[in-house]
Amino acid sequence: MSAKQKILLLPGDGIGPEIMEQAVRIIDWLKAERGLDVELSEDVVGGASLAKYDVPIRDEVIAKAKAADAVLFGSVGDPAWKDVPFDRRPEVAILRLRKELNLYANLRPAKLFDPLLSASALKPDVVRGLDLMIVRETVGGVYFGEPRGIETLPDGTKRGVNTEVYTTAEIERVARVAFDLARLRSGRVCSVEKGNVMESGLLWREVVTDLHKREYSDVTLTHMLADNCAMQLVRDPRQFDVMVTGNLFGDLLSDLASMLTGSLGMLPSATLGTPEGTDKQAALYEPIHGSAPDIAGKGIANPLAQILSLAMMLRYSLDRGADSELIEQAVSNVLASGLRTADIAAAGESRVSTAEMGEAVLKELQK
Ligand code: GGG
Repeated sequence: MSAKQKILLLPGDGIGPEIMEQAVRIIDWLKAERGLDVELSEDVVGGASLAKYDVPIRDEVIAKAKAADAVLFGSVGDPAWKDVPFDRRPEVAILRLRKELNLYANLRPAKLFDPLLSASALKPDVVRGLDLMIVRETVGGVYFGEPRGIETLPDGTKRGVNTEVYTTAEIERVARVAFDLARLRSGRVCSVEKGNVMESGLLWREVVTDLHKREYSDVTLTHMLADNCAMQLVRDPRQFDVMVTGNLFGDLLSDLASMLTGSLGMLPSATLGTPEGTDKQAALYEPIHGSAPDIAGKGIANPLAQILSLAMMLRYSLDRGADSELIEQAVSNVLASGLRTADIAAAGESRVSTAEMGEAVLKELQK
């Protein structure tokens, strides 16, 4: 008998626990009705961990994440910890998880569900059918480069420093993920950097171009500067299919893309990699949004990005593509039936709670 697959749940802060609860209801249903054979465990990260253990994430949790087949993550961030040194911020939890599990490729699909056409920030004719995939590098770049820190100069003024660093190997491995994905999609990759003003951007373009020539000449490769890309995403987003970019630009451009699909509350993600010294694939799944402390505890957050992250987990880590499609179809049907949480509701349209949206997806699955 094969061993149960291990899933580590890390709900985190703010709306994280509320939306995670809805994803867990679906996991329970898949276990009861579809033969999903997984063992769940749960732990605290972010502000919740700082409050209990005085650190954003414990070594023990990192070890559990490494041992798991997949991690389902909620969100981190808590205003109670905003005036503390960087290494005590809740967000360190997700950065450390990505780094220690070497999760270097963050897949952020931005897909517009047809029923949300009128919720998009763009006009229907520009955005109908939008389905793009941003591949964001997540263990390098300006989020991790050295030197970094805040120093006090002899005259008493302070200086904050971050450094954008990318090596050939770091660029090549994430570009490879983008090219491989493109082969399964439209065959097009747009690589995004800012090589007109940044050395790391120049190297990025050179490495992606070389890899393309050597191994992926069947894929159509274009290059775009990040500022132009932000503008083009708003002007004509359907010109893109797979996009590959660094840590910071990927973070910004995917938030921008989320508004083309109706809401930040709609976008899931998968972050994949291989921990150093192993050949095992590690994976973490999370909504692209943060902990939304302004609405935490009100029961109004949109759980769909978390539920769609579960769908990605089923596809990429658990080899359950059919269950993944069932969930995506259930979400689509629920949206088609007119149910809206506050973030995707038009003015005057009635709104359902987090739990009601979760319940509706579950009912749809049960049909
Ligand atoms: N679910 C994503 C999340 O919790 N985001 C909080 C955050 O600040 N993340 C930093 C990042 O994505 O780079």
